[in-house]
Amino acid sequence: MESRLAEKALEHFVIERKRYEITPLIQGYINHSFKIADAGQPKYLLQHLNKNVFQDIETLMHNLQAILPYLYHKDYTSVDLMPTKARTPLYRDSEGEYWRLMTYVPESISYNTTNNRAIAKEAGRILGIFHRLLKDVPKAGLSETIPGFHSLEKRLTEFSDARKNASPTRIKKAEKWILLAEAIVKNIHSDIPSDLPLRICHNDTKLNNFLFSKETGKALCLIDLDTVMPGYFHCDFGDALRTLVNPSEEDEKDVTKISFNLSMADSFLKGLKESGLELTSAEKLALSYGAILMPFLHGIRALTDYLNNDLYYQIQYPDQNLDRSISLFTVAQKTLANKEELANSVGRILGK
Ligand code: GN1
Ligand code: MG
Repeated sequence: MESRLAEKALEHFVIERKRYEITPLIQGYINHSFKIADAGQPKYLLQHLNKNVFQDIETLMHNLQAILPYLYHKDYTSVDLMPTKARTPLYRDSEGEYWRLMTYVPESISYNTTNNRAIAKEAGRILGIFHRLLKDVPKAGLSETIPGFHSLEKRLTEFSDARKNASPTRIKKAEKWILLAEAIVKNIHSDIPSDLPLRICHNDTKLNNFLFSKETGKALCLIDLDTVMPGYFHCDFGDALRTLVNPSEEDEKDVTKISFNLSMADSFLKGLKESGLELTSAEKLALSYGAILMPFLHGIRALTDYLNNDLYYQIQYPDQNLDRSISLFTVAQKTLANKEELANSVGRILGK
């Protein structure tokens, strides 16, 4: 059904008319995405935007268009936004739904998980380059598209509201993880420096949003730019790190498979160093906090959504949100237990 709508939407964009193969992608919890291929070669990514999550699509597109020109650089592979025949960046269908078409990076690959240190290092390097390039974007031109996206306070309030309204069955099933969340939150607050600079951040830097060259293994770029907005570097750092130090999937049920691998963190930091990105001392101090905060934030968001009967994320099976929260809390806990080692690595590799 959706593929049919995708096919119709595709007709409204300025691209060569061909018989494209349209394949829905299951990755991603928010938008519906389709790979558009020509004779087996992926050419474009067509996306049906989630209006429930992205309530201010105009600002989202404004942010995206503001940053894309800055990402043209010899060390970075840019993606292009394809215009519609009406010369707009989005196509709005008769149901009021929004569609967007972007170029597909040829010969690229992404990974959900890894235990390869070269991948971790490359991820750090390209994240650093992304931030270096975006440093020149006038910050005043970009606004928050999802207010408080990485705010712990906001996520805890949403969690507490969800607990009040949840069904007794779901509360019972989630009981152990609610207690775990409460235990972690007590330890999460550390002395976060107050003078952190606001940067333009990606805000969804999990490993599968990094593209690598199939041929050379080099990191090429970051994709999924819908959450690009002002934020703090430690969030981009922590969100990527959570997917590098732990070799299992985000919804891994068997928590014994979840680990904190410090050598992966070291490699990621070495890549960041190599990128030449300059961080302030306050930003460096906040990195280990970000590494604990981000898995916890995603865990609490997943648990909240579970208690809300799965309203936000597009789940693949009934208890996926609960499984995600369990796994993400475990990553947060393991990172907490390694906080000092991580802070030492930051100091040794990035300097003070
Ligand atoms: C969502 O749809 P996707 O996978 O790009 C979410 C991220 C979470 C992620 C779970 C706008 O992103 O914050 O990290 O799920 N994006 C939004 O890994 O809520
Ligand atoms: Mg995303």
